[in-house]
Amino acid sequence: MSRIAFLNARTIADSRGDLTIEVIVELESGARAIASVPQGKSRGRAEAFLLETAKAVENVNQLIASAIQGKDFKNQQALDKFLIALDGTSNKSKLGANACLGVSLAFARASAISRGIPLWQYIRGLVTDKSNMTNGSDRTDRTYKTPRLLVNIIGGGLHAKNNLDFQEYLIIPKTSNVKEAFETAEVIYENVNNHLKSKFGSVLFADEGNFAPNLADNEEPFLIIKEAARAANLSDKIDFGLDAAASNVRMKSNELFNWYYDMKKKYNLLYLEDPFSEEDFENFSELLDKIGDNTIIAGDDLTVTNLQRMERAREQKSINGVIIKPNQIGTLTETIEAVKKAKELGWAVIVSHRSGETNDSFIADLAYGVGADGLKAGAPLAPGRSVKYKRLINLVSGPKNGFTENNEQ
Ligand code: 2PG
Ligand code: MG
Repeated sequence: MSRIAFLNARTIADSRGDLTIEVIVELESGARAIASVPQGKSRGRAEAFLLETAKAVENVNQLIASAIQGKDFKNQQALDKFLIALDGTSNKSKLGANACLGVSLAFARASAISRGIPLWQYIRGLVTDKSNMTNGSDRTDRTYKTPRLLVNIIGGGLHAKNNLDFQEYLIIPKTSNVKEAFETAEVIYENVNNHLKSKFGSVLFADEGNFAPNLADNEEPFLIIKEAARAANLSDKIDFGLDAAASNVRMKSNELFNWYYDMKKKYNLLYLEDPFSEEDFENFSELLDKIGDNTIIAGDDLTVTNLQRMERAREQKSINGVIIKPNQIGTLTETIEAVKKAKELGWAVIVSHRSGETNDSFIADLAYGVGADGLKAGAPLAPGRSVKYKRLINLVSGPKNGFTENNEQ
C-alpha cells in the first residue's frame, strides 16, 4: 500500500522570493501528494543542514529517487529511518534536511490520502503509535487540545529593516476556539495597520506579513498593540508574547533581564521565546526560575527540535516551552519524537512556521495532530500564513474533519 511509485522535486519561490523545494510523491495505491519546505532566516546554529535548493532538488530526483522508488515502506518511521541512513551524517548535510523533509512530508500526506483520513489524524496515529487508525473516533479525546494561536503583529530584528531589536511581537488570543481567535487577531492587525498608516502615511512590512515600523523604542510595539486591542474592546481577550530571537540582539544579558521584567510587569507577557542567545542555557534557567511560574519561556534556536539539545535544556532547567519546526530536524518522525519528549517533560509545545514560508499548510495538521499548545504562523492576513490558520479552522470545525482530496487548505 505504501510502495513509492513516483518521486519528483522541483523549485518554487518562498514568501521572500527565494527558491525552495517542493516534492511530489505518488504511492502505488494512486494516492498522490505534494509538500514543500519553508526556510528560516534567524536560524539556530545547531539546526539540520539546509542544502542549496538546486542541489537539494537534484538529490531528491537522483540519489533519493533511485533508492526509494519501487520500495515498499510499511509506515512513516520506516521511510524516515531509511532517509536518515541514506544520508548517513549527523545533521543531514549529505542529502540536505530540506530534501529529506520534502520527501518525508509528501509521503505522510500521500499515506493519509491512501488511508482515507485527514492528515492531522495520520499524524495523531504517529504520536499514539496507532498508525493504522482509519476513523475519527478519537476526535473527542480530551488529552488533545486545540492549539492557541500565536500571531505576529509587529516585527524587527533580522526579519525587518527597521530599528526594533526584537523579532516578533505576538498576540495570543485567549480562546481555544480557533475561528474566534483568528478573528480577534484580524481585527487587532487591521487596527494596528490603520494606526501606522495615519501616523506614517504608509506601512512597512516584515518578513511574515507583519508590520515593521521605525519606533521610539522596543516597548512601543506593545503600546501600539495594546491600544489597538483597547479600541476594539478586545483588551481582555488577548495575551502578549515576544520572540526576542536574542542570538541576533546586541544587548547585554543584564539589560535583557531588566527589560523582560519590565515588560512582564507592564504587559503581563505570557510567552517569551529565545530570550537569550542560543548557547546561553544558564540565563534561560535564571529567567525561568524568576518568572517561569506564569510565563512560558520557550526555546527555539536553543533547542532546534533536536533531542540532544532538548536534553541539555532539561538538565539545566532552561525552559518550560519549546518551538517545534520540522525543518530544523529534517523528518516527520524525528519531529514527532521531539514533541513526545517535550510532552513527557511537561513543556508547552508550540508548532511553528519559518519566516520564508510556502502555501503548504502541513504545520496546521501537525499542530492539531500532536495536540500542541500553540501554533505560530505569522501575521493573520499574509499569503503563506493565513493558509495555515484557515486550515486549522477548517480541520477543527469544517466538513469531513479537514479531509480533502489533497489533504490541504
Ligand atoms: C522564529 C522563526 C519564525 P526564522 O525565529 O521563530 O518566526 O524565524 O524562520 O527566520 O528562524
Ligand atoms: Mg524563534
